[in-house]
Amino acid sequence: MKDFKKSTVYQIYPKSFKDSNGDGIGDINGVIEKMDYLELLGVDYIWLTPFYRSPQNDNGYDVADYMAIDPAFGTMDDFERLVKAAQSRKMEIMLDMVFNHTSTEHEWFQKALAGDKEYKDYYIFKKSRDGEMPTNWFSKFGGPAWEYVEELDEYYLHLFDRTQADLNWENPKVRQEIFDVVNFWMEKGVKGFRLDVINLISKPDLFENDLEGDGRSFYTDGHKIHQYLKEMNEKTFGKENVVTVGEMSSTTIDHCIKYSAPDEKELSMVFNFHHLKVDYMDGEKWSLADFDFRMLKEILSSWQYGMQEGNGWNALFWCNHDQPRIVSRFGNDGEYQKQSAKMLATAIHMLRGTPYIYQGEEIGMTNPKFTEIAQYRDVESINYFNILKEEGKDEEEIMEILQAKSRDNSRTPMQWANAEHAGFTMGTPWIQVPDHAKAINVEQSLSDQDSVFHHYQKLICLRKKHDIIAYGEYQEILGEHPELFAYIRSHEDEKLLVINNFYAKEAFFEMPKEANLSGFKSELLLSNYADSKELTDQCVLRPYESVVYLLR
Ligand code: TEU
Ligand code: CA
Repeated sequence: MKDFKKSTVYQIYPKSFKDSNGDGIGDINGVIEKMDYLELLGVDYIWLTPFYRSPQNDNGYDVADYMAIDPAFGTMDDFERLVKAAQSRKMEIMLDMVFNHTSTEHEWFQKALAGDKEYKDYYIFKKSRDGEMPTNWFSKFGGPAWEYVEELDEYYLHLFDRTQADLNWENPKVRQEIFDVVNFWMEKGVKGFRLDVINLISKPDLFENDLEGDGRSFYTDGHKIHQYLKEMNEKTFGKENVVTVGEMSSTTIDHCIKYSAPDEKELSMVFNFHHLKVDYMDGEKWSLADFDFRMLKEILSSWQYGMQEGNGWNALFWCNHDQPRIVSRFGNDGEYQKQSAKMLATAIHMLRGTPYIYQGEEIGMTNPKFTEIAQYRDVESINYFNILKEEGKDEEEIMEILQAKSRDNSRTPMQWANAEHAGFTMGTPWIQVPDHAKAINVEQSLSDQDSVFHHYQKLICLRKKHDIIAYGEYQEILGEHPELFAYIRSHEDEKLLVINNFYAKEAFFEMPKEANLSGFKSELLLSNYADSKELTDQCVLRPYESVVYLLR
């Protein structure tokens, strides 16, 4: 099996990757068409976000049947061909499993609605309390977390959209159904799983009002979460060499150590989002704020140190289908698009953990900058457009917030070529292709030896070649520096020095004492300028310059 510490994962959002039949929606056959491209990039695992049968209210995270492919994406035969196509190129498929909730169109929920007691116990139904909802919790997509069902005179819990009903993990039948699903896909040759908001599955014994927040403290990293994950590991993926990554919402380092330390037998690694909340005003996502660079460094470093000490393992990422494009966010989507895309790539890939690349990131895709609400598709974005309007914000400001924060920023079609709809579809794409696709696309990136694509290719290759990138110990240097994010990795008798300038101006580097690098001979391994220099104790880094030295 692949060593997940030396592997790189590529995330595909099938709906926006490649449309093979002209209906404007990307599909599994489209992914198969692009296998050679992924092999060329050099990735090890291909994570596909949900393509199961679904009404698509949350683009497939509302699953109506865990064991069927939605016809919009293809057939089970297509999927089986996909697994073979990947494996013949030494890549493995990782599936996205949404086990916190199902679609309200799932057969289980439909039976529950019809009053079937057995299936009602698959979900979390509660009576109203003193004429109010069972608790005052909020849904992550805005509005209350409870939906009333008149025929039953009860409410059901939904931490996300009202069409995503939370499952009752207390019920052993529910757990067995879920384990059957995992085993079903493993039998099809799936070698990895990404578990959606998996740290929210354990709900409290007592449902009470949250006097301080939106309710999350009652169910985040809940009291039975580790027990459930150990059970799932034992009954499903623990039996085989399968890599797993849990998506952890608002979690802590201590929990993440337990989730991912090998001795705990839970998961291989975890996503956490703390480093992506540094451009929130007063903790609020739907606001405009510059990113706080010092806070970003502090968070990344504390997770590096914490997970290292506890023998946990991080999934490293800037981008996914829920986050705006990183170049527009912490980089520069104007003059320094290319340099900043490469710098950000280096900064994250050289940390301790397994790196994830989200489709389009490897060519430096930027936010589309939609100007009208009609261009948006995402349920969360549209909900918040309405919420902010009701709060009295003017439309211009709301559109500016969406331009920076909407999940649709990363959901526009993959830009394959300077062609109609960027070569994504022969039909009309389900969401618009931005104008900048003419300049930023795969065709261009492949033809340019100096492109962002080739930089990612080098990073993936270096990880395979140098053990220090996978196994080295992390040490931050220059923690107080206002422009540079710099760190050292150490492994056996080698060191790796990584220096990244996060700004569009020159930054001064001076080797700190704590670096302890005297006596080593250095070699420049990677940079994003053609003429970066050999290592000296003092130097100036150009805008967004990023250098990696190997010292022995
Ligand atoms: O996302 C979980 C999650 O909490 C966020 O990333 C969420 O999208 C964000 O906080 C909203 O501001 C996962 C999936 O990645 C996402 O696409 C789904 O919508 C969500 O779970 C529900 O399944
Ligand atoms: Ca299609």
